[in-house]
Amino acid sequence: MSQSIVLLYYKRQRYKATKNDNSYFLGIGFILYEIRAWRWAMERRSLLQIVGTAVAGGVTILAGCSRSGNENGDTGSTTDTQESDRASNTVQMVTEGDDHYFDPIGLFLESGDTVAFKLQSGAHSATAYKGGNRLVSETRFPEDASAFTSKTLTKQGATYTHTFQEPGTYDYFCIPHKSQGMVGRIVVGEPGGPAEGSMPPDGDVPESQIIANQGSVSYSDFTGQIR
Ligand SMILES: [Cu+2]
Repeated sequence: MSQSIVLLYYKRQRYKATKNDNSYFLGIGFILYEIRAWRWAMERRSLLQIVGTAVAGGVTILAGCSRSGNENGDTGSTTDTQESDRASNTVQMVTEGDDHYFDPIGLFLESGDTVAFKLQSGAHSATAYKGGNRLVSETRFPEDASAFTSKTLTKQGATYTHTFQEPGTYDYFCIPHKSQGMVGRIVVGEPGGPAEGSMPPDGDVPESQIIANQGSVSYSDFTGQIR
């Protein structure tokens, strides 16, 4: 508003000046206009700076969000379909009465194999004993292996897949049934890493060498229960 008024004033003064003898350009009107023009320019520049900073900040925040989505180096994925049945290695996640378990509870893999954790009944997660995951107090994963967690699956038939690269011993658990001892072990290539020499804090799993020898240890074989 005041900008257009002053601009009109300037144009009028300039018109008068050019119509007469150009003395306007040495007069007070010209100086006033130049001062105001300079202040508008400063204000506009400040505004542009604020907008520019906000845009740059927004980009930084967005970049941060996309990074945090992968902070555990998680290479797994969750699906509601049965497409992961194609995976050669499937671990069922089961609730039977008061019993909650992974089956097989022990599984041997070669490096690069993919496992599908499949919800057969109940609500379960497959979660690595690896720092960064919720509820984990000790790491029982090979040092360079990426942590994973399926979160809690609730839909029957839902699967979570993870590909195992680093050789060694991988212990994992179920978040909802951790205190009830729902744990499992996967051995890739050969036993090794911080999981060796002790059992998980929440329950027992087969010895790694037995898993390596047999290829797979079912829950019923391990517990001696008939299923
Ligand atoms: Cu569970």
